[in-house]
Amino acid sequence: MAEHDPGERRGGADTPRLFKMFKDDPEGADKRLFGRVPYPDRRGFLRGAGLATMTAMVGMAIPFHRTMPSGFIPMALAESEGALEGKDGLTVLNDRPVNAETPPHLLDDAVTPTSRHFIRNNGLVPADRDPDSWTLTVDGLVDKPMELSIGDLRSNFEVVTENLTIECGGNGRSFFDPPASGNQWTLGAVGCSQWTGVRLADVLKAAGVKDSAIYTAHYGADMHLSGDPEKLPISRGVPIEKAMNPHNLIAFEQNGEPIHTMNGAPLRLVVPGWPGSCSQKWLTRIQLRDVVHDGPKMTGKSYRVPNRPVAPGEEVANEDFVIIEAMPVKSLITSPMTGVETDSRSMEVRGHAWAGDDQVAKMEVSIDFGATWMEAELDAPVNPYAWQQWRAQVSFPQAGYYEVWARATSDKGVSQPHAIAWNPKGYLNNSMHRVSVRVA
Ligand SMILES: Nc1nc2c(c(=O)[nH]1)N[C@H]1C(S)=C(S)[C@@H](COP(=O)(O)O)O[C@H]1N2
Ligand SMILES: [Mo]
Repeated sequence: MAEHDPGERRGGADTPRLFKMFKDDPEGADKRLFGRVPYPDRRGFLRGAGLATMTAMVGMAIPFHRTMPSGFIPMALAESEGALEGKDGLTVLNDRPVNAETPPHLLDDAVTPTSRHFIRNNGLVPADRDPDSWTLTVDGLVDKPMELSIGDLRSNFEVVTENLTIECGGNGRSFFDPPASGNQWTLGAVGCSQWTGVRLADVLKAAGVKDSAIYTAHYGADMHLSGDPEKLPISRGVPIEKAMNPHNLIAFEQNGEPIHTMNGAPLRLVVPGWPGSCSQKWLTRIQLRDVVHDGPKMTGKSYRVPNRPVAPGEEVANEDFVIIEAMPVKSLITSPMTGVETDSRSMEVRGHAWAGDDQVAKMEVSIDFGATWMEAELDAPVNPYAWQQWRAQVSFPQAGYYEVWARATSDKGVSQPHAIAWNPKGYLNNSMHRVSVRVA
């Protein structure tokens, strides 16, 4: 099999470990990656459930499956090819784990099409995503621990559909100076798809939340990059007060269809208004705890910011970091696309605005580098936590180079800043979006 071994060729730092895992324990590796029952036949070729899972993962039939060995990592997986199947125009920042954002001009729709919803993975997508056998466990500090199928969720609870904004806490990180390590998101780690599911609060109420419960812990089926089944890529939670917000969904549909694989199929949480990391994908378990959850990416400096303004580059001790809760007020210009050249003196500028747990109350644009602002027309959200559409007709007085700036203000009177509030991990960049326009 040596000539098939592409391990040297490509991939992130962890790819060699994945290959090592297959070399050391091919059957165990199969089991971990391709689900619970791999079924190799006596000669070691893949068949049955293992083959079905692998076929699903590569997205099409494997004509030579009879000679495809078990304990063998398909190139498609090693290269994360096919990961962006059903996605359109996304910019890939990283392929292992898959991280891809959407250029702002492709986010022009009020409802983000599934093909344009960004992807932020911390681990490896679970192979076994069968909606019929999927179960969600609700346990911890509840009166009645429950194990629910997706069918149970649909039939025992009210099914609701809402447009909900999900933004990664690190969106905008690439603009930090000095730079912050992590995915170098520019503007497009945000989207507002239409999600269908049941209210998290209804499910928790049915389980009976004990008085001692103060925090949720969310678990998903994705695998740690190392392939170590004992490790979790990410497990975050929210205070019980946020968990009970009626707009959090345990979702099984995205834009009226099954959720995209990369966006958490077949079941995910959507906890809008807070960092995207609260919205566990491939959701398998919600546990209620009497302590602030301490799963991977809950502790240390993950999804935390200093408890005070700090100077760019300043060292901050771990104990001075606080967990990020609501995301800040922000907006995006989705048209025109930056760099546009036009010979028209008049142009519609438009986009979306959102404000964490709040609503956007005012939207303004400037074409003179912020010297003067004009108010844009701003729509109400179709439901709480949906981003809001805005538009303004701007007139350029003469030919030349312009920048269009956009600034949202929340109903709490908080506006987007000109400059980034620097923090060590590069979170919460809500500085104003600027696009360049050349008028001929
Ligand atoms: N199980 C699981 N859930 C997860 C993640 C993950 O890596 N694994 N990433 C989180 C982060 S950091 C973000 S920003 C959102 C992104 O959701 P999306 O990929 O559907 O856009 O999912 C969150 N849920
Ligand atoms: Mo994120």
